[in-house]
Amino acid sequence: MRHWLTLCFILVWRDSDIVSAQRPIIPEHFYTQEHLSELRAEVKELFYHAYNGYLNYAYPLDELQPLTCRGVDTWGSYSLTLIDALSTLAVLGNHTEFRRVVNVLSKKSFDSDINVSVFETNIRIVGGLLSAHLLSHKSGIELEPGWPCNGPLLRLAEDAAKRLLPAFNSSTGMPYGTVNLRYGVPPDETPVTCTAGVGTFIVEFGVLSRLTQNPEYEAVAMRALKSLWDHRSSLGLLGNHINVETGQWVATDSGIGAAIDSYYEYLVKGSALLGRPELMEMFWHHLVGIERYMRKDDWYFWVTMTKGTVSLPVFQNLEAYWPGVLSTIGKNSDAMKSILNYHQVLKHIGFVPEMYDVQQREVRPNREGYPLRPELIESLMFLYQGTRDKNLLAMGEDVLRAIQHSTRTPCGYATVKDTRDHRLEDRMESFFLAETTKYLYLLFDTENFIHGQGISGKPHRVASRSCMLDTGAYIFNTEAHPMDVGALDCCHGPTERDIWQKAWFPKRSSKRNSPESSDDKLSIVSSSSIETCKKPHWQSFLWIKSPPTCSASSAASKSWTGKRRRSSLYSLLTCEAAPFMQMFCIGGEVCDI
Ligand code: DMJ
Repeated sequence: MRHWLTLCFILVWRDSDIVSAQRPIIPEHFYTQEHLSELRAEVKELFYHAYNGYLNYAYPLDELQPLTCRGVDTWGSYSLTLIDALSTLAVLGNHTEFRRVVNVLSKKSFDSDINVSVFETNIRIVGGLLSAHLLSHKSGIELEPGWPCNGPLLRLAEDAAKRLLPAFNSSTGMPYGTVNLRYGVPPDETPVTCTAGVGTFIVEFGVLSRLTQNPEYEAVAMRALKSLWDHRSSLGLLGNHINVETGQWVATDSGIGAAIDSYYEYLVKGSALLGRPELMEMFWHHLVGIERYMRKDDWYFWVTMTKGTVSLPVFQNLEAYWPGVLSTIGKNSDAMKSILNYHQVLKHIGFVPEMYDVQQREVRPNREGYPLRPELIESLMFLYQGTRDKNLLAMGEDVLRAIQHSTRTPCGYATVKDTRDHRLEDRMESFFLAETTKYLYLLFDTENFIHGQGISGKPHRVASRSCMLDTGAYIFNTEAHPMDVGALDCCHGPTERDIWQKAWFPKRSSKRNSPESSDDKLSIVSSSSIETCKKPHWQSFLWIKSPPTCSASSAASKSWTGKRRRSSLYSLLTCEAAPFMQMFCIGGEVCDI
């Protein structure tokens, strides 16, 4: 059943003094519109240099080899970079090329005898296709009747996802790591999967279920998540590899980075996208353990999952997504502190290496590379949206300068093999075009449609359902493919009639307003307080003409279910979350009822 978030009553609360004291100061007159426009042009040029290099030298293989100007199949022999780059074309506004690629892809099938990573195929292929499907109305493509509940890219995404389903047939419901796209789990496949490989499906599988109205995908993803949750330690921590048949942990170090990372990300994102408060409550529970045991001077170390003692005092490049997650849930001050730490590593080494020894202040041997990863830029983008602090733009420009200076080759951009001497390696992972370039562009493009503030949208109707597209309520999957949250309402959830009856009229409101009522206030009754939000203009259906302005006084002590909780542990929203969460008001997840 649809969940309605209590999002209307949040005010913006900026960072704390502590953070201001640590931060280098960028003068106000820096990063003018003109400067930002130059940076956007530079990022576009960078994207097309790599994209054209891929098309010219590598397509239809998976990846470009940017030193030898050749192509290679890596994750699955399914033209991976083409699919992964597609949603970036939409973000950059290149509708012509977007249409051309969609046309090429609509003839594709995933029926091949190849073994693929279940995790990577899901986040890059299924996620990339779903996102492009949901963005396709922006490109002028002719839409099938019933879109977004129909369409060639949706069918293709489902074709890929269906082939991943056999992986979930384990005794715990947690998936195997590898599947053959034609024959299912290979007979000799190991039952050991990493935590992220178990817990990173709910965004893609949830979207797929809601659009196709086939609940199976969301159900298997939820089962895997719950199973993982049942295996947490008494400290609320998870290990990093588990046997999916026995449920035994095989690797018990617990951290926020490699092999675990996107599990945490998907608890937050899955909860907001699908209206599943239980996922957010799981996240809060984990966060207590993370804060208590892993956080040291705003770094996050690896600890043993049962005792919480530090086992590895390092920072990994993959962990740099964390400030983005913190910002999304309203913890901008904490996010700023850790991003400043991470930025120091960039300044020190020139890149953020795969692993940095925080105590020794040096690159960790054997983990010295930089494969053009997006995580730091991702966090800068989210945090800039939440704070508008220009220092974040400056940090983003530092990343751009490093990439331009050391990784550009005649036909693309190359992985840094060793961040100490900037030697290169012949690889350009597809996430460079899916994520790194997209987040850089979005950081500098403050007016991009992706950043819509929830004050306008495009009404759409499918049969008896009305929905609102393009409001700015986008959830990015872990490969940076944006999913338009409002689009899910086109195919799933209450019909227009249901909403007339329920949505705008709180259960315990004393007065039953009629739709024609001239009263422009909507009372929202929670267990112990009354909040008021601007009532949307009915003609536009869920279209809130001005962002809701409500009291924040009791917001921090409520859960998404609107029930008051015993302790702040369960507070799901805080004032700082406004810029991100407010967008959901227009995305349809407005106001607890
Ligand atoms: C991407 O494939 C995804 O962001 C994933 O969650 C982690 N690794 C890469 C980027 O570094």
